[in-house]
Amino acid sequence: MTIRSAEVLVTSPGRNFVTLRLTTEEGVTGLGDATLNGRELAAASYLRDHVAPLLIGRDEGQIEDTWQYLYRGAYWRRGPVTMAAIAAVDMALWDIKAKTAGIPLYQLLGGRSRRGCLAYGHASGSTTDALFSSIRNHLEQGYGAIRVQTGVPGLGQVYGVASDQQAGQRYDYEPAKRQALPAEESWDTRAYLRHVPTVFEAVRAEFGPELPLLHDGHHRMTPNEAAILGKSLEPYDLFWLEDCTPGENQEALRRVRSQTTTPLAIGEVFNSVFDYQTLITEQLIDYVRSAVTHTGGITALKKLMDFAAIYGIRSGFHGPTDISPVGQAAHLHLGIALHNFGIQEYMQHSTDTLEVFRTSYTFTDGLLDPGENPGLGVEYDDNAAAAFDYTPAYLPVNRRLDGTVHDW
Ligand code: CS2
Ligand code: MG
Repeated sequence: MTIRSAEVLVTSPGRNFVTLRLTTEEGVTGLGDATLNGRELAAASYLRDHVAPLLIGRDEGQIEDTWQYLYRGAYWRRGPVTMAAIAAVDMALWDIKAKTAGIPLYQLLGGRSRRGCLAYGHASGSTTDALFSSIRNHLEQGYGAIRVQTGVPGLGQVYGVASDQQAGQRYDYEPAKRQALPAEESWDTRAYLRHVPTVFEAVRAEFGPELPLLHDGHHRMTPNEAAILGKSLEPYDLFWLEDCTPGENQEALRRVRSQTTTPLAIGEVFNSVFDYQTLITEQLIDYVRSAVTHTGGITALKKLMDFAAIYGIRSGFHGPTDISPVGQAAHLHLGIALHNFGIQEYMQHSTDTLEVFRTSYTFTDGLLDPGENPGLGVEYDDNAAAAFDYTPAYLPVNRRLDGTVHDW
């Protein structure tokens, strides 16, 4: 059996998505997610211009060989564009293999290891009151773990925090705004470090000690600043502190790790197992934040998690709404099967997105389940997709109060 066609599908039901659809000579289709938020067309071109022509006529069953062929064969390894493209091919091939076998993908990955995947949602608000109502709203939806982000006094709009106008509505926290230039936000780390512990103190006082709470630092701190924050959050027993330092420097986390017992998670901007080598072997982190979409697919993420398992490190796959429902389904098939599953980020896609991507995964009593449909369990609706043209959109840029560009 061989691959007959490789189509790159770009659609924008509320936000942009890049999807690869492979079809075999027998007519079996497989889907893969290659969405790279704010840089979508680069991944689409890599796939369309450089990868799709290599796939026609290949044996769709040879997943590992195809992965190595695309990774080693390109000579130019790693990087978000390359790895998102390889990821899409890999997901689509696993989808086809499981559909051909007539079983849900998780069965090929070792079968169920648990009843469901614990999910965390994003609560936020520019004030404590708005934050509390957002937390209550998530608890009513059944979430059993909550990420907490708030505004910082003296700063305006902060990335990942719903504005006052958005309070109470469904909010895509990474708006990747549809405009010609990125939005600019302002930042003050000292004000942030003073404010965040007071927020967690208030949340614990209101919601009690049991609720697992998470926080995302968005790579904005130096190692010493991150150590200060980690220490100051210890009384509030976080599930994790995410992305406290910039992703490029693995050694930075030695300083943080030696200073605080707050659990650490990192990796949503990483592309390969090599980005984790020091972090995993020195046990500098507790959770792997990679997305299947940005790490080269199911094949690569499974290997990464098996490596992490040796060191007692668990998964916390990146699942914001810029990971398409195809990528999210892949996370759930992996998550239900892995022994070292930790938690799954789950923000919920918009109604428009779910018209294009018809999913079969479920969210019940705080647990996600990949469902029993063969393959990944996601169908792509071409008619629905045709109503949503690609629209350029950018993630924001962050500047310190003196105008210097800062990480966000
Ligand atoms: C975030 C993401 O979900 C998270 O933890 O850090 O929202 C991230 O900013 C976006 O996915 C960027 O595309
Ligand atoms: Mg994050």
